[in-house]
Amino acid sequence: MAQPVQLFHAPTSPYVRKVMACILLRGLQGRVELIPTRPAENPGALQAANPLGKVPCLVTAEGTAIFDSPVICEYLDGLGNAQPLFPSPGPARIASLTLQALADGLCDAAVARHQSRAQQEDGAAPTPRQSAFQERQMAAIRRGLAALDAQPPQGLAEIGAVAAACALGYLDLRIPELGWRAIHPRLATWLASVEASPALARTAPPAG
Ligand SMILES: N[C@@H](CCC(=O)N[C@@H](CS)C(=O)NCC(=O)O)C(=O)O
Repeated sequence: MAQPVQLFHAPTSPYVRKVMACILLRGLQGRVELIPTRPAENPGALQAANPLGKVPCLVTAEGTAIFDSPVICEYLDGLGNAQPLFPSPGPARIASLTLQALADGLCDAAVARHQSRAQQEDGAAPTPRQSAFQERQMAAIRRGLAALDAQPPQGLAEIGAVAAACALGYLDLRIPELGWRAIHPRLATWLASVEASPALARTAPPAG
C-alpha cells in the first residue's frame, strides 16, 4: 500500500475543490490525507511546504511539496490508472489548459473582490478606491463568463470542465447576486448536467 499524500485543504477554496474533484474522478481518495488549514492564520506547516502560504498544497509521500492547483491536478493525473483528465500534448490539451486558466482566473477575480469587501469596515460603504477595484473584478468576471459561454464545457472528463464547474460554484458561493444562470442559461444547463456527479456533489462548498 503506497503512503498517503497530504493535502492542505480549506473547504471554501475553489482551487482546493478542483483538486478534490480530480481526486474523486481518478479514484484516489484512499491515497490522500486531508490537512484542515486556515491560510489566513499563517500556519507554519503550510508556509513550510508552500512559501506563498496558499492552499491547495500537496505533499507527496516522499515529502515533496507541489503547488499550485493546476500543477497538483497534473501530478494527480499521473497516479493510478483511471482515465486521464489532462489530454495528450496537442490542440485538445491546449484548449483544456486554456479553459482551466479561464476558470481559475474567474476564481482569482472573485477571491480578490471578496477580500476587498472583507476589508471594508463593518457595514461601511466601500471607499471609491475599493469600489473601483471591486467593479474591475466584476467586469473581469462578466467577460470571463461570456468567454466561457462562447465555448461551453462538455461533460466533466477533462481538467478544463472540472475547473469551470468549480469556478461557477464559487460564484454561487461568493456572488449569488450576480445571477449568472439567467445571463448564461447554456452554462447553467451544462452545470446542471454534471453537478450531481460525486466529484462535484461531494466537494460542494459549505454555505456562506
Ligand atoms: N493559483 C493558486 C491560487 C490559490 C489561492 O489563492 N488560494 C487561496 C484560498 S482560495 C489562499 O490560500 N489564500 C491565502 C492567502 O492568500 O494568504 C492555485 O490555483 O492554487
